[in-house]
Amino acid sequence: MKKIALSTALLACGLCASAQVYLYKDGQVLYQMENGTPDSIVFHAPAVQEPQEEPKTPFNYDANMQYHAAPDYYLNGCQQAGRVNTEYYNGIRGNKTLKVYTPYGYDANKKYNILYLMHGGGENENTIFGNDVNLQNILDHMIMNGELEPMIVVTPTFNGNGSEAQNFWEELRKSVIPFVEGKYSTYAASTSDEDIKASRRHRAYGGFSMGCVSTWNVFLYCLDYVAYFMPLSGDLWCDGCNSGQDKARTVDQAIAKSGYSPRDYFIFAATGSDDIAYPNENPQIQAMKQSSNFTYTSDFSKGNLYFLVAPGLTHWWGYVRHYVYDGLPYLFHE
Ligand code: FER
Repeated sequence: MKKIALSTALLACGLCASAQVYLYKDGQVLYQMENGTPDSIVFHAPAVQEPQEEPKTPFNYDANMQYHAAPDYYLNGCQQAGRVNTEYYNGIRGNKTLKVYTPYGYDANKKYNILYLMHGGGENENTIFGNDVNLQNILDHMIMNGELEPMIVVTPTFNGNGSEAQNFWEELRKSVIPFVEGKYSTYAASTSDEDIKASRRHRAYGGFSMGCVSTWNVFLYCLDYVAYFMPLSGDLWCDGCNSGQDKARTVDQAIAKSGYSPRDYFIFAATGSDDIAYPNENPQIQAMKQSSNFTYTSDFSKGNLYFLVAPGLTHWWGYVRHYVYDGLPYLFHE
């Protein structure tokens, strides 16, 4: 009897009882041994280079996604509830508070995708996981039903201490990301600049209204840290930005400066057709569609820009949370 020890699961042994011994890999004969083999053979397969990350799971994108609301019961509490933690940090704009949603069964030994999601004007870090929005319930149900991989969602604030929507990007990169990802388990191996950059495809930033203004600015100044963006009901505010073309040109200039290619950044934008921000956001998106930096589709395996417009809906988190429901499953696959 021949004993064969294999050092990789990729190999399969052929009929070992006969005098001929075959090793197969991917259906091909990798190794064949003739008669006269000794009774005990130990094969050592060549060392296989471990990929840095597990292969991306294939995702079944709809290339022309339409708005659909979450089921009503997703707005209620879930039997597999994650946690919403309150965290205090001392960043470049002083002592502030943020909220961190960790999914049900959060395990510090696993790695999680992470979304930073910003509130609108007159709101704060408690809004999104507070009674008016209760986004944690939607996340819980999506995760429990297998529609969303367990992930972390952070709700910081641009309020206070010289912070504002347009300059929050600086606090995000210097204070918020290092603080949060030093404490919670994400794909960032450490909070060094290098490791945050290396994990950018597992990081998203989004926001509503003034939070959307912050999102476009994060796109301009943090492309090296963030690969996925979810601008919700708002446009880019920047010096000299009046028309949609002005805003698209500013976005193009930031991309050129970053050196990233169109396969390196993905924008899932959304609003309602009756949202007060629609007349601002739509011309910007239409101008961006004309740029060679973007390919318009909700199939992010083929393109990198989409604009979901919910018929008849207005400027309200009660609607906007459903755009998050629609868009989140499309992130983090590329
Ligand atoms: C917009 C971007 C931001 C917009 C409104 C806002 C009306 C926010 C306004 C506010 O919070 O006061 O495109 O369109």
